[in-house]
Amino acid sequence: GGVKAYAAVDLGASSGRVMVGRVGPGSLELTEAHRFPNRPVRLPEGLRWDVLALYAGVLDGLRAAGEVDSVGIDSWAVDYGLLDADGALLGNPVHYRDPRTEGVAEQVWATMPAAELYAATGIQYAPFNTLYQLTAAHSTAQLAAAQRLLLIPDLLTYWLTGEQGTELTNASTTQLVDPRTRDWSREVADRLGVDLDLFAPLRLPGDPAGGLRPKVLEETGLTGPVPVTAVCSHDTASAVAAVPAGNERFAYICTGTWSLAGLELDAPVLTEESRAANFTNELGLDGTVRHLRNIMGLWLLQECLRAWGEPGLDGLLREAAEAPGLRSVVDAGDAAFLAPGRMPERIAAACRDSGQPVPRSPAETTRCILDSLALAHRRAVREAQRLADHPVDVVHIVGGGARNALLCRLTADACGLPVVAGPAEAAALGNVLVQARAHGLVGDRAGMRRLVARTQPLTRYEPRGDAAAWRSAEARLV
Ligand code: ADP
Ligand code: LRH
Repeated sequence: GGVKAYAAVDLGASSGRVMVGRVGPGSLELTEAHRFPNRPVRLPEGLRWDVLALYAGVLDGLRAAGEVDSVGIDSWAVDYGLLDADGALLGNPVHYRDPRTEGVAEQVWATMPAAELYAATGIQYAPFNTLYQLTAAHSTAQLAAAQRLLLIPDLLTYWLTGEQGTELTNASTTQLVDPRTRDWSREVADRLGVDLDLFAPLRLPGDPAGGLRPKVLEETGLTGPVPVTAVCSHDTASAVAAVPAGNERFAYICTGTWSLAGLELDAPVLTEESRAANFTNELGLDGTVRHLRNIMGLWLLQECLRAWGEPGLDGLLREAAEAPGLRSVVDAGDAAFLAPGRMPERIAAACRDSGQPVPRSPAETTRCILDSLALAHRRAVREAQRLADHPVDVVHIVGGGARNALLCRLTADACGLPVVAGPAEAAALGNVLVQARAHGLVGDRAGMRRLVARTQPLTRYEPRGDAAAWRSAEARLV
């Protein structure tokens, strides 16, 4: 008795899923109702998200989920759809890997220097921040026709409910929010000519976000009313909310398409040193800040697999585990790896250019990628502790990469710290838990984390071996 069911829609850059979380007193169970690929499409005008296919996947997922007490949506950050005056979508949302933002940041910084922008927003430089995307779109017919901008999870929420809002954790990734006031930065918007009226009013995780429209109920076969609840709509914010940490002395690495590695803090770190180290300050649940660095993540491997014709991952990882370690490493933080295409060649070139052996097989390339990710994890975890003056005893790995035992083991070795791996579906769990909390079922953030730790399978990796080997690999990159 007293068990409630919550549907978590979690859209990652590589796949979307609709998960059902069943939450009762002291219990939490997550099952997958539906998973679907997220395949971007290259049009003559550029790289676009197939947002209609994603919406269809969400509807299929809700049908498969069956009766639930509420629905929440999270997705990757920064991207958005534009609506015309009738509320209809204007074109397909642009993919953050589209090259339209090349060279745009320099234009922006001519008006508002990077240091001032960081002091005002705490957001690291990434070419795809919404602010730079909007600058790139500045004189387009589409933006001229737009009356409203909805971030991806807010767009899907709008289609499900008919109601518009801008969820705060994801809004912070636009680089238009002040992390101290947790409200729009009028200063940044005014200086850079962004019309804040494009955005719907802010809402917070836990706020009601409407109910499924009658037509949506009809299409999904659900019996209404089904409320939609705002969650941490930025997938990384949801994932960190579900990190099963027992106290504050932890670092996290959210490993999926990206690796997001850093700390949960009470306040942003807006120092020049933090900016120079390219650490961001994104908003999280309950006034928390994620002080983290973006690392290219398993994207490097996904793109290699695509180039190799999708061989099985399990076999490749087994071979990579046998391959010699730390033979060659690349800088997994380098934006040179952002664009799609020819990834094995680009990794080979990076090894050659830094005077290291070029990997000769898919297994060796895979080992190079995982060594490089572990090394980037080490650097981020160490630098975050120093920049924020916040020591840690343990590294939590969540997201799809928590299923990659080799990556978890290498990360423990590289960081010289124990790694606790899991849950792999942390974003969906964080999504579920914020809904459950909004409906009075779970306690505070610490209570949510205890519930995850008690109910979800976790794997612990103790650091082994050779700190000197990781130090010398690090020296090869600087
Ligand atoms: P995103 O949310 O960015 O789409 P995910 O968190 O779903 O990404 O993680 C996807 C990645 O997780 C895959 O690219 C793959 O590298 C890794 N992964 C998923 N399942 C496994 C598995 N069984 N073994 C090893 N790695 C896995
Ligand atoms: C991970 C993520 C990450 C952002 C990137 C665009 O899915 O949301 O936090 O930096 O996508």
